Amino acid sequence: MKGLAKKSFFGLIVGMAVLGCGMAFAQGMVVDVKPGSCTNPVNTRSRGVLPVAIVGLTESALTVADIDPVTVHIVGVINDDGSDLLFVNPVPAIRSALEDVGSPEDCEAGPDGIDDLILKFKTQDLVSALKTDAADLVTNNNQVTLIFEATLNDGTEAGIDIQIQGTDDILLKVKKQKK
Ligand SMILES: [Ca+2]
Ligand SMILES: [Ca+2]
Repeated sequence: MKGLAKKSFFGLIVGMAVLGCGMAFAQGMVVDVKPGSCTNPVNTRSRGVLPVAIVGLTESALTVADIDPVTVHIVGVINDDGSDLLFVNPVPAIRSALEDVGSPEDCEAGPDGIDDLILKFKTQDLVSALKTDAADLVTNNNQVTLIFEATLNDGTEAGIDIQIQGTDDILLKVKKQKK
């Protein structure tokens, strides 16, 4: 009960801090898939990686250095009809780095002098997660919202298990199938 109350209180503080900046977000994290692009097209045949930035903020209780990079996962997707699909196996990032690539104000603005947490996800890991028994979301020009979740690495908070979330949209581009 105590833990739950603390968690909600923390979420409220982070939420208020981020809302104060007038930005779109789910709960705490400003996520920018493909920094520099606003439409975020994803070629579903790509064997490469999908770059994702958790954008650093000045006016927030949460800094990107507080996020434990190995805990960042794509945990699910919001369909265009508004229904949620949570992945049975959340998709982990394969690499991470602190680097300034984006700005919370504008998806095309580029670096703003504040470090962002850059994560690389294998495109094929994400595509596999989007094709489940329940639904195949991998269709051309389908726009879906990815849900990202992370845990903080602040040692004093360990055990409370605060979950930090953020979302961003991607536009699926299915190339011609061979055969
Ligand atoms: Ca983007
Ligand atoms: Ca930045």
